[in-house]
Amino acid sequence: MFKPLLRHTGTAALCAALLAISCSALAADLKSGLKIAFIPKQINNPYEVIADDGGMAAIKEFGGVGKVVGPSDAGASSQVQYINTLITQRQDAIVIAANDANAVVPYLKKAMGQGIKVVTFDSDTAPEGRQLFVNQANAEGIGRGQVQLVSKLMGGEGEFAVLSATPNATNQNTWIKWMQEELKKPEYAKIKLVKIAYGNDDDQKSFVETQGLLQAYPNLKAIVAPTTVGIAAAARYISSSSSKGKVVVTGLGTPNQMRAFVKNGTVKAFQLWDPNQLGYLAAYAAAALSSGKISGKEGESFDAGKLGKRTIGQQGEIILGPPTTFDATNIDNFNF
Ligand code: RAM
Repeated sequence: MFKPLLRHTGTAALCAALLAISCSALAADLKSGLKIAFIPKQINNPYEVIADDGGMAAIKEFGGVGKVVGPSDAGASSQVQYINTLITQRQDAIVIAANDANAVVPYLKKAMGQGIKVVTFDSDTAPEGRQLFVNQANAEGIGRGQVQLVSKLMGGEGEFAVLSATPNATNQNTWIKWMQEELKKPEYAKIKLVKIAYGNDDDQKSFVETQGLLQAYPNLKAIVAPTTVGIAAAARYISSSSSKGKVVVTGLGTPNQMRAFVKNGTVKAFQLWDPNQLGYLAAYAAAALSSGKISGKEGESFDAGKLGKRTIGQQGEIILGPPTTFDATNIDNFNF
């Protein structure tokens, strides 16, 4: 019955397109009109903007109502007022990149107490603060991978510093812990982590911290910034200083922010995942929870649109996939 109807409309192409759009929502069998709000670490961080855009694209795909609200700084409690407002607005789900593992927990618990589903993504809370955590990649793999990369770039010896985000950022702190674990291996005996500095995911502060590191540690051979804000600021500082070509800059960055520094030789290699896919996956996870398709238990699976079927791991964690290493040979293949 359906096919002839399509032929008669004379707008078969349009219908096919509409069908394709609603297909993933139908396949996932999600409730329609779900109200899902994203709270990034900070509203103006380019990485978070890409992630939020991915979330909004997914929500559009399954016919929900999405929005992004959040603070302009990554302070520990800066997200609390936004959570409270979303509770009042009776959202179906809150998807949050937490600025602190504990500060937001009482408020997220209040939300869950009122039937609002809570999904963390990018940066987790303590497990009691959420039902699911959508992680960009395995945290141990990210941390160990950063040390493996910087060691290679430093030729296996010398002093390096970490330029992190805020001192309370769950994601960076977990990665740094794994970096320190990796450094215990005998092959890194000649490498020394001399300082962990914090740029607070603020461009200017990260820039100034970079300058401070170079002054305080004249023998510094590398800076590892496991934050897209930090690595871009460090590269900008070093690219116009006498340290260019002497001090390695690496870490986690977006290809679009780092392209110029790879082209001008300041940065040889760095890593990241696709933030857009991270937000997209988090939105599908929130919708599956809100539609009663999953409850958050280990082993449950759900349909994540173009990312296919995804399964919940231990402690409610869902992993997007391994990071990519970008360098001069491949950076132009990426546009985010
Ligand atoms: C910054 C933020 C974010 C982190 C990336 C790598 O944009 O700190 O949380 O995942 O860097």
